[in-house]
Amino acid sequence: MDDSLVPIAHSISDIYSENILEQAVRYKKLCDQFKEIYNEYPTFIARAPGRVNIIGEHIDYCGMPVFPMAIELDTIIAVSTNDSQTVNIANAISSKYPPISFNFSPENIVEIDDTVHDWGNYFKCGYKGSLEHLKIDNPKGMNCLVDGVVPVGSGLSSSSAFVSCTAMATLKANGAPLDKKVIVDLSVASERYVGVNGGGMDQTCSVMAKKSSAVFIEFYPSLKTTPVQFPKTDPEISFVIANTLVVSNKQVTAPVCYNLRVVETRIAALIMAKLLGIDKVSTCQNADPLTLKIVMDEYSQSQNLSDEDPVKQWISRLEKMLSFVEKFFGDHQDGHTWEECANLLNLSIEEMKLKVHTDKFPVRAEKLMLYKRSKHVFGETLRVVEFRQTCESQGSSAGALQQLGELMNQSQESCDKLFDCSCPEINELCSIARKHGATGSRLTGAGWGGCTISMVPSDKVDSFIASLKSEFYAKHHPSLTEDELQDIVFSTKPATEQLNFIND
Ligand code: NG1
Ligand code: MG
Repeated sequence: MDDSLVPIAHSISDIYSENILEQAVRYKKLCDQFKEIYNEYPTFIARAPGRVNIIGEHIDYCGMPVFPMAIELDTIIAVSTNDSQTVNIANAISSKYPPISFNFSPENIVEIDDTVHDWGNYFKCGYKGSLEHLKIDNPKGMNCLVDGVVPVGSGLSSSSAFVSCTAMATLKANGAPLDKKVIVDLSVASERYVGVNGGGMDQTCSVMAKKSSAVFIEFYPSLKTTPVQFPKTDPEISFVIANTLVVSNKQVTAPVCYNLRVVETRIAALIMAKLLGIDKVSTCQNADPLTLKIVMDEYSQSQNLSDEDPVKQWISRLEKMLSFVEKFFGDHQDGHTWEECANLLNLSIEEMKLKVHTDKFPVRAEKLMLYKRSKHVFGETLRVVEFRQTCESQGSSAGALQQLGELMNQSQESCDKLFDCSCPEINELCSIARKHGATGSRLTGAGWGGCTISMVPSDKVDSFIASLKSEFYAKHHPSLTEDELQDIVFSTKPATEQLNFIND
């Protein structure tokens, strides 16, 4: 099969043969619900999974590699098409997500109001991005029914699963091929319409993930994904996801949290480039922002810092950059003012702000934490590289569980102390997790709430989950039922790959 295209199942029996019986039952239920709403059956169902990030947090938008895996929880959209140019979107949970409709507009395709937090916005992102890509002015009308089971606002990327799934649905509805790279690129760019200047990890993982493996994603100089298997240890490695139930709405907090972090790392990149004499500073402007990865690569090339062994090359380059972080920012560990940053760049504050796009994604901060943020970025990248190497080289060694877990713990420490994206509930869950058998435990996704991920030997999973329930959930959320807790704390494994069902 052509690996660049999204795999498609043509019948329910294909889905059975994929061994996802439960999924087939769900598809059938969705088709029946679709018939009730639209008085016809859908012609296809698009699917995109959520993801959990194992390691590599807040570094994708710096151009650095990350290590997530797709999970079984997903978003599916049933679709039929017509010639009306009207789009109707209903949700399987209509009480929570009321139906919406809009008409295609030749001027701007569809209006997205990023000041309101509306579930339909994510659909509009994927729709708009797809039609911008297709450059057509007579798109098909679509009747859609969405069923998303990735928990919202929890760091498992419900948003990107929805955007990527919509992109596939819209491309398919308009007869375009489902090219994975195209879907990733347009989903990454269009999810930013909701006001978050996000990186590309989630959409890439959702679309490119392979069966039973995590995926090492490189972004720069070009997008590259490498499936990586976890070592076959005895006991086996399992992952447990536990939701803190602190809902972090990235869109609302963006100016002081997510988008601010993007700006801090970009200003750090501009200053490092300037102090290292890298002339990309003047060329990187609007479309291609200067990232810490570009600075590292440019510097290494200028110094002929090359090594045959790619892992050694990563490590020596990253260590070099960490030494520059100390040298350039070490005397301002409590942050730089905007003015200090602009002075270092010989720019006015306004000129500097334009280079980091605060006109499109406004931020608020007294000081910019260049030291702490850039130290996190290079340190976290080192851990991603070591994590991958440990997976690939340690085979079945019993020490792998400890080594990988230790890297996850260090990542959590860095997210908490240097990147300031943890929160008390995450810290508490992680320490309970470590006390009860997790070799590693950390936040996953953007943080400030949401989920933790813990690496647990498989023979301890049941007792581990029981301990989290009694020590964390019974204390903070005593009214939760056993049934409700099943969706809040659960074990997971790398999911089946992205699969579309076409009824023709
Ligand atoms: P979540 O957890 O889905 O909000 C976000 C970004 C990622 C990445 C992580 C932090 C989007 C769509 N996703 O994920 O790109 O930066 O935070 O590692 O913005
Ligand atoms: Mg998200």
